[in-house]
Amino acid sequence: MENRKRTLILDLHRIGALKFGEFKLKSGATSPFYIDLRSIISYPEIIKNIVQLLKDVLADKQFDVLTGIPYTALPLAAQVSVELGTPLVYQRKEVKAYGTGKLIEGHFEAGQTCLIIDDLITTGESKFEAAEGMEEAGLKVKDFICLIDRSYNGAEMLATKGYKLSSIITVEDMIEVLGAENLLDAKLAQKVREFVNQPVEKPLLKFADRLAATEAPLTQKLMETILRKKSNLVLSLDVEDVATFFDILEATGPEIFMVKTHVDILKDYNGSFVPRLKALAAKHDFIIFEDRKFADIGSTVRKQFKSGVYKIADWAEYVTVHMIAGEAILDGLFGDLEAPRSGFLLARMSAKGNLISETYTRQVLEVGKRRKECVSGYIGHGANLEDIKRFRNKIPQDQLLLMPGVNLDSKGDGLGQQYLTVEMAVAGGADAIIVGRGIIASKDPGAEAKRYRDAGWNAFLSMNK
Ligand code: S5P
Repeated sequence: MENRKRTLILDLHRIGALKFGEFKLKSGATSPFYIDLRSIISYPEIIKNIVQLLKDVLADKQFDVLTGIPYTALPLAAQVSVELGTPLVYQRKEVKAYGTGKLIEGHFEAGQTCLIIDDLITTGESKFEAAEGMEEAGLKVKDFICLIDRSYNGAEMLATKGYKLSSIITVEDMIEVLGAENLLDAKLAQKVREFVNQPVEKPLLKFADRLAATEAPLTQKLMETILRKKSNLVLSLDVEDVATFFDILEATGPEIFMVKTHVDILKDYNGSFVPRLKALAAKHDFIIFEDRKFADIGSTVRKQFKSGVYKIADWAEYVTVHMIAGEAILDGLFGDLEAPRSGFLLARMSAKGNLISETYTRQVLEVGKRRKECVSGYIGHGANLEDIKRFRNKIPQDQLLLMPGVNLDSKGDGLGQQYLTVEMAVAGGADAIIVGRGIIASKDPGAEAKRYRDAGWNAFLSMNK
């Protein structure tokens, strides 16, 4: 190993930026080591060494501007920028997700390539968010340089979106150097190695095991219905008249475990709709899910849910919810109900050009994880299999991922809808597929529903072998 790296590792250990022992992480897990590089700015000699190491790695990279992810890596990037004579830009931390405020400070031109420096890589998630900010501003991102790679498969994760990771120090390097100096004993070194070599996220467990570990009654109910009905198909029944609605539902009822309605699409909705719907749901053993996409303040959504023409809370056990108005929407919707109800949060959408960002998705999942009693899962989508898997990995196993934008024969609808195949959705980790026009626009919705059900269930079975 190069002397510079050796020196850096020893220096970082000396100033307490690398620690070994037992540390409680944000996730609740206990880690045998802890890395915190925030204090390095107070050690100019260490910075000098790091900057030289960074320059060595940068030598063969092509980029027009560079940046460091605030806070720790920004002063490093600034120093590199000065030494190389390459302009620096940076992303404001406080307006990461949205807002009309300027996101990127500094001068650059659209189409230029930006190299991103960071201090650490653990899962890679924050790298995606940083890249997205740069890309939204018109920059291209190809390379990431991280000072320390403490990830299980960070490079592989970044590669799913075409980014290349170069890192300067690995955990194995640290073990080697500190071990040789008797600063880390063999037993602890082994613990560190084992900790790093286990995936951050557990692979998706078998559906039945996940059901056993699920506590929220309404989430259990969905999972039990999927298993009992041997179907992971949700029919999206977006039709405009009640007669057609029930014709299709009668024909497809045996194949689906849930029907998703947009009740406000119906032209001739009347008082007999709900009793008929409930009777059919009982006859064919499926669940009722209104895709209302609530999005307003708590007090308004409460009225929208319980009152008005449709009184949705009376008959739809599950509804969709946008989180744009913040967590209080969940209290508005589910805080004051006679019968238990549960929501699916829109974490990603299938529509082309939708405004949901990586940061927004993460924030939606953070709320949903805290509110499992009234959040059964998420609506999500993805660009490809790897992207869907990466997304699914962030979702707790006792919550469900429902995937719309699924079609066996079409790639889109000319109005922004983007379709994935059944296979890809389920192999990516979707627990259920939501299919609308693939079934309802066909001449024989019953037969078509069976086709989707079989495709969905076969994919489900191969995921649960
Ligand atoms: O991102 C989304 C979220 C939803 S809930 N994309 C979607 O398409 N949906 C809904 O799924 C949409 O409102 C529609 O009811 C259904 C898809 O219908 P299809 O005919 O395109 O299969």
